[in-house]
Amino acid sequence: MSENNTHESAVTAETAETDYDAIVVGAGFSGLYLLHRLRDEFGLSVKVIEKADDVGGTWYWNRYPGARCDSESHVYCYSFNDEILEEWDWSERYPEQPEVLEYLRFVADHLDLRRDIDFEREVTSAVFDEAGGRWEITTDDGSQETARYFVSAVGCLSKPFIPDFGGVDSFEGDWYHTGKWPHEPVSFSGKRVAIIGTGATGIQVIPEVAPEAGELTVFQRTPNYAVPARNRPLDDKDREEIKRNYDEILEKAHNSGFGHPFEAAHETAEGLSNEEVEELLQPRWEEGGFRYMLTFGDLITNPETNEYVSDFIRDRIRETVNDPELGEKLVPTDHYYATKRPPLHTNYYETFNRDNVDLVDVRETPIERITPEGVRTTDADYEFDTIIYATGFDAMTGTLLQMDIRGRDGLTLEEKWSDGPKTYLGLSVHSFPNMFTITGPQSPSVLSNMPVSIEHHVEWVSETIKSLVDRDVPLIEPTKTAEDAWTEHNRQVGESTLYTEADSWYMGDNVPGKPRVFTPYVGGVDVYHDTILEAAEKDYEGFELTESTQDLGRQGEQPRLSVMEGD
Ligand code: FAD
Ligand code: N01
Repeated sequence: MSENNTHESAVTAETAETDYDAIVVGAGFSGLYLLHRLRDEFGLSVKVIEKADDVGGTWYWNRYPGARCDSESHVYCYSFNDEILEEWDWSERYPEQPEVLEYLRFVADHLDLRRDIDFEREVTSAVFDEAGGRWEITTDDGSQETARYFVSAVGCLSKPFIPDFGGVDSFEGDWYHTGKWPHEPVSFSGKRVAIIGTGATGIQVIPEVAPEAGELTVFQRTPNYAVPARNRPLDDKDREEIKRNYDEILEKAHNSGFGHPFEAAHETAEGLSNEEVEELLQPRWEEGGFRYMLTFGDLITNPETNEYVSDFIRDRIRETVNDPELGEKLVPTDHYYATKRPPLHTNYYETFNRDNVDLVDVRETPIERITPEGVRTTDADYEFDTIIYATGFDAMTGTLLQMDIRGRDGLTLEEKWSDGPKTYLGLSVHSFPNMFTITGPQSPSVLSNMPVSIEHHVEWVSETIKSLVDRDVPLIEPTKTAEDAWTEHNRQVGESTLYTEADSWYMGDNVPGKPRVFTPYVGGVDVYHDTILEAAEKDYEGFELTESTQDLGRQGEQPRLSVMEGD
């Protein structure tokens, strides 16, 4: 063997280890299913890179007391595998964080996924090499791998956000963000605890911490509309009933507007009397959960309907909180119900009847800074042993943009999205060929029961990749025309609703400097799913497909196999 040949085979061996058909970032619901589809169903080489030391995503990181799902357990799961559906038993209507995490571990083991996941590695950059038509992925340990396809499964709510209060690190007690909760138990026993934030997370953590803490002070900026979850244990009879009807239940969820197996019970509250509306709301309130939100189909488009539904919740808050002045502080008046993510609760409002719980309205007296001893507002200095930041996430785009993603001509995704996300179908971005985003901006994602949307995306992306590989089509990229049209459609649908009137993370409002754009697609899971399937059926309408690998070296003049919509 000549020296040259030896060198060549060494390079080939090296390349074989570091070059893949697809690199997937993230091992939550999305990344796990992607790995299974691409590897086990389609025989492709796949590497999943995950910064945590285990699978689970959201359910790995959010271990705060009270962390629990508010989708119902029997539909907050994968539907693609009958064995998994049959073998796994949920214990409650809404599973707690450890149970969802255990479920995802069970799936990973059942499908033997771990062997192709690199844990404790964070993707720091993904750069598209135009000459070779491959993505170069670099991780925090400095190593690099390449792949034909780069798929982000990094999640919509995975970059914790702490407002720039100033002094956060100076605090001498213990402090935690709920989205990065320690694995060891945290004791609040007898302690003076602050919780900042009353979103879905704050509303779950507050009732859990209050009974244990010596004193709990809640810092609230915007009162929220929390609806009773009405959680309960499931027994064998419930589970048998669910499993007997699983096909029908899942079919309903996958063909619904929100990915839940129920739709709005009534069209509108408009024109009805107070009494008539209450009669329709009451049974849904008793059922609890998102069934209440889906009492009327025009909740988020019709202010009249929304006002009825909001008022009903306001009255329940006033009824529950003993101190009328405090009750009034907990009543939301500045936004319509469900235009910020609607939380479910168990004993949230009741918790404010406890003697050891206090509320600070930070609209009246804003937080000035965190001090070594606690929290300083414009009105007072509060001393604490522990501060819990339930202040949410740099949602939808934050985790994606944390990676330095560069497409054609070195264009960064951050530059491309400086005025807000622009995508085609919430799945792909012009100038970023062979890149896909699972539950990306401008797809239904967070406006749905997410496993349903995740399955739709994973199936679409994996089938697309498989089809391109089979046809020896090396590049797929959405046209600018298609991207502009989808972005405009997204904007129009968003603006036809009440969502855009509220300050919310859906609009990017929670993170200073973020462009104010309604980010998820609100046209409905069913409508959206039909749209992406139709684009694929029409030989990837709105995308350009490059003809052959031989043409990849000719940068700047990529020949096209099919141009469905020109730029
Ligand atoms: P994630 O679960 O967020 O997983 C993304 C993974 O990517 C993470 O493990 C992260 O570590 C990894 N990652 C990110 N960046 C990098 C990088 N650069 N390098 C390497 N790894 C990286 N949805 C519902 O539908 N119903 C619910 O009831 C519900 N409850 C929720 C409760 C909480 C507390 C939160 C925060 C979210 C909830 N969600 C709920 C939304 C939830 O995020 C989704 O349902 C789902 O878990 C998302 O899965 P995913 O795999 O897409 O993303
Ligand atoms: O975060 P959030 P979250 N000063 O952004 C307040 C999912 N989730 O972690 O409303 C003072 O909603 C902020 O106030 P305001 C779900 O999709 C699901 O609670 O902006 N306060 C708000 O009260 C959810 O929507 C589940 O005025 C400040 C809070 O912090 C998403 O995750 C459970 C502030 C942040 O609320 C995020 O929820 C939990 C400041 N400077 C989470 N900045 C379930 O499904 C922010 N706040 C059960």
